[in-house]
Amino acid sequence: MNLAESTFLRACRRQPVPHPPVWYMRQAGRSLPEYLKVREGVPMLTACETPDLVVEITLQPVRRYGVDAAIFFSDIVVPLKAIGVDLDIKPGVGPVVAQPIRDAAALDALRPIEPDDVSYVTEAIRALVGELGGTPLIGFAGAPFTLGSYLIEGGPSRHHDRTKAMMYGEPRLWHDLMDRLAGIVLEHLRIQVRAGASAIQLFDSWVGAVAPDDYREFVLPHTRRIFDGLADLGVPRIHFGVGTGELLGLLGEAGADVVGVDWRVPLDEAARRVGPGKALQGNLDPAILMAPWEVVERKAREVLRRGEAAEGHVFNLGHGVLPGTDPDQLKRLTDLVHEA
Ligand code: 1CP
Repeated sequence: MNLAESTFLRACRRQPVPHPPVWYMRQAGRSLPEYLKVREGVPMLTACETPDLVVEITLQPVRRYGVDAAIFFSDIVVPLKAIGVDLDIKPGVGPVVAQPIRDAAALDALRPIEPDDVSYVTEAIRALVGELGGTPLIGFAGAPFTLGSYLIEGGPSRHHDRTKAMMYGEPRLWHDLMDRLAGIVLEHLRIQVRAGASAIQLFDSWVGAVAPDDYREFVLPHTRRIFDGLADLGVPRIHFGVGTGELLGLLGEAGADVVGVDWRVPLDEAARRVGPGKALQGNLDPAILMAPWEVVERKAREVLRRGEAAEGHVFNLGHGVLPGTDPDQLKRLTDLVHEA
């Protein structure tokens, strides 16, 4: 199969495809028994820094489901750890930062990233591209707002209150922090594309907490810098966040080629909000996979039908695969999308 003509890359470019391509956010990981097996006794960040493991874990869902794209196995905090930020990923919790960033002096912890800092990423991607053949590999990073939230709060947060306190109360410090993060994220994505990733996804998972006017002022300029800085590489740029129904147009405006949609806005309505010249990705509620297959089938067909309103549609869930998901449901879902 020819990589450039793969259904995934064609759909991202809004070109005709025989069926919508499908992949799943968090397709590698906790729901797969073969993942749990290779991860036994290996801390998450150690796994991310071990190319053999990264290659194996990235390939597992491709083998099992026959999805149309692989997502690189890593985490959004990997580039931060690589430049020396003291953080860990705690099982059942997520990223935890030892010294949260809350003043100008703390910004010094965020130096620019260089390829040598993440040589294990380059090594794993080069190996993967060989293994994957015609299946595209998606590189990714966390967007400045979402990374900033972990750095400011010190860990996962429900209301992002300290984050917003800085955003509204110390706008200069906020923009300095976003600016440093944007530089790191841009270079980390460029490293992945130079190593062979065929597309990138920028996860701004928690930016749905921000109102549109504030998004435009405090977030969009930094996201735009990242997307503009990738333009010369010619790979599709996907942008996703949870609860971003009111921001969908702005996510496109920031420079994404493909706008990810969570399950709260149907794709035909999302297409209206995003406007012309963009493809959409989404948006089956990941919790639906816990229901009987008949329900999954009906809801998936509805997503496919509404996705026809988009200029290009990449089938996905509205957020990551939930840990308790039965892999057989995802296999059937993949087959259903391929037969559509
Ligand atoms: O010990 C473990 O197994 C930890 C679980 C785990 C895994 C498997 C974490 C901790 N991260 C990952 C991998 C991961 N993270 C991938 C890999 C590949 C795939 O998609 O198949 C990706 C793309 C991410 C990206 C990521 N990490 C995001 C953005 C995507 C999203 O889900 O919105 C976010 C927000 C994170 C932070 C993070 N890392 C881990 C957890 C549990 C969290 C979320 C914590 C929170 O709720 O704030």
